[in-house]
Amino acid sequence: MRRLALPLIATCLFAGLPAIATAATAPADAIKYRQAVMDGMAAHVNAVLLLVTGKVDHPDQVKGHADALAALAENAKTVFPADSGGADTRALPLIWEDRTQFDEIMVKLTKSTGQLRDAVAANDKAASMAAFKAVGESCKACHDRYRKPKD
Ligand code: ASC
Repeated sequence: MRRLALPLIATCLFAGLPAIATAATAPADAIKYRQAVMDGMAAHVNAVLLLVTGKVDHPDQVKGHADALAALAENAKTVFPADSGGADTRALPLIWEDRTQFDEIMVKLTKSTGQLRDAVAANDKAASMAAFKAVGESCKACHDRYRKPKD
């Protein structure tokens, strides 16, 4: 009985943790998480670029990156909560002042990454290239307007 009880209590405690953590995300952690999501997207974009330009010969690996990009783009929509600006981030206040226009670019990002995922799955090279170009354009549109340039 005793042997079972402890692991059971531990499991229940840990199972409850994510809910507790989500309820009170510290702004600093929201920024860290956003940076993790964005770094993930950049890594997958760079990987796709190496693959579709033929610099790296693993054509079967494009799909994994395209799937990940589409999933991360959905997450990206959620990682700009209202209190996650400030001095410790390059995310500019204009994001929250101009949320409608910002969200329009986010929709372009999710649309283009979804098209890339589907075109790669269908093995449609032309559509994949067109979608990949659109992905890059949405990244750039957002960064040009809403990300502080590097010092
Ligand atoms: C990346 C990356 C960006 C975008 C952008 C696309 O890989 O880090 O910020 O793509 O360069 O225009």
